[in-house]
Amino acid sequence: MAKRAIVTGITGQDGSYLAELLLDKGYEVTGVVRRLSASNFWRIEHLLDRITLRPADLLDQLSLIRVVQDVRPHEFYNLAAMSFVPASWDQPLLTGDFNSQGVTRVLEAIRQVDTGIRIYQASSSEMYGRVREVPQTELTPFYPRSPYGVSKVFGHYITVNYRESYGIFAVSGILFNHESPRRGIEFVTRKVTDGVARIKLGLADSLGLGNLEACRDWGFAGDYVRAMWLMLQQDTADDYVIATGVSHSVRQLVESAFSHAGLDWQKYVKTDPAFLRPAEVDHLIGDASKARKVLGWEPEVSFDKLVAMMVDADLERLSGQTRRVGAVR
Ligand code: NAP
Ligand code: F7E
Repeated sequence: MAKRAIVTGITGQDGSYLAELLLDKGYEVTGVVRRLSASNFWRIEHLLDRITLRPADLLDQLSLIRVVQDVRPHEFYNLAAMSFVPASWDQPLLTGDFNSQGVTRVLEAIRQVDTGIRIYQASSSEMYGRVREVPQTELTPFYPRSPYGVSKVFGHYITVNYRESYGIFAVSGILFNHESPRRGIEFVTRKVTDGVARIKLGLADSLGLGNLEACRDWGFAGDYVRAMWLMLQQDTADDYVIATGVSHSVRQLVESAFSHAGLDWQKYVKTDPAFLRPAEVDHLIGDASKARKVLGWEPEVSFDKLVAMMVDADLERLSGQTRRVGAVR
């Protein structure tokens, strides 16, 4: 009998890669989508005839209970969230409702319907914020620096708490930044690769960015969803850091992306204070030794390959577009 999985956030970057992976493994995949006035299925268009979509919302407890009751999944991947850090200062309450209480609602739905369902919670390296230790491990204390980071700390600990209180197989993956051609265009990697492609094709003549000195441990999303699945296949539920162990600055990202397209970044990049944050996370670098040892997980795509893949994808997407359009803000 095929295993059944529910994926919240299936329309997002990670949801689309995870759905592909689960389908390849023979799962029946149900994706949770919230009602919008226009569809946003561009990342899962190619999967629509192989997955089932069900309406539910992290803000609506009954909708979550209903979908869990109807599908009776073996595994539940909670990827849905308000995931853009700057927006969390604009909407701190809504961010908490999605990313903190939303997790509680998902866990409650599982507790009420069937405590045998295994659940993955999408935790984040943003929980480390002003880092207490370098590199960061599962034991590094948290010090979040944004309402987003704070909301994810709650989501992390409520997951641990439901595991310890009710014996639910609930795991939390502390994932460092992971990117792909499907990354939302407002995140810095995609903003840069989209900007490079526009400049190369004559569609834009500059790119405005914020803090070029911030450093991140960037990996490929396709590698990271494999780790999510592995976490739910273990004998015991536990939490894992998923990272490459290599960190680069935004400046290095910019250099790599522009030089891949044969451009000198210094001619085009302008710093713009509008993109600075009220509190910054300066430097993240993860130690995924536990995941390597216990899960046998290894990242396969290097930073340079990732940047090249994203620049090439944006060049391909935009080539043929002749109208001059503004850079992404
Ligand atoms: P993403 O592309 O922004 O996707 C977020 C998804 O959540 C979208 O499908 C979105 O649906 C859905 N969603 C938002 N609010 C919802 C609600 N109230 N009810 C139902 N669905 C809702 O994010 P991602 O990069 O794939 O990340 C997936 C998860 O991993 C998120 O929880 C994120 O915080 C976490 N994370 C990401 C990274 C990273 O580097 N990518 C690292 C660590 C942790 P719509 O399409 O309708 O907006
Ligand atoms: O910023 C700097 C910015 O928005 C990375 C989310 O998936 O990963 C992501 O959060 C860095 C920051 O990602 C611009 O100040 C400079 O230091 O791509 P980002 P993020 O904030 O690290 C974590 C792990 C998550 O969990 C989140 O959901 O880049 N930066 N100039 C800029 N960032 C943006 N967005 N735009 C700029 O112009």
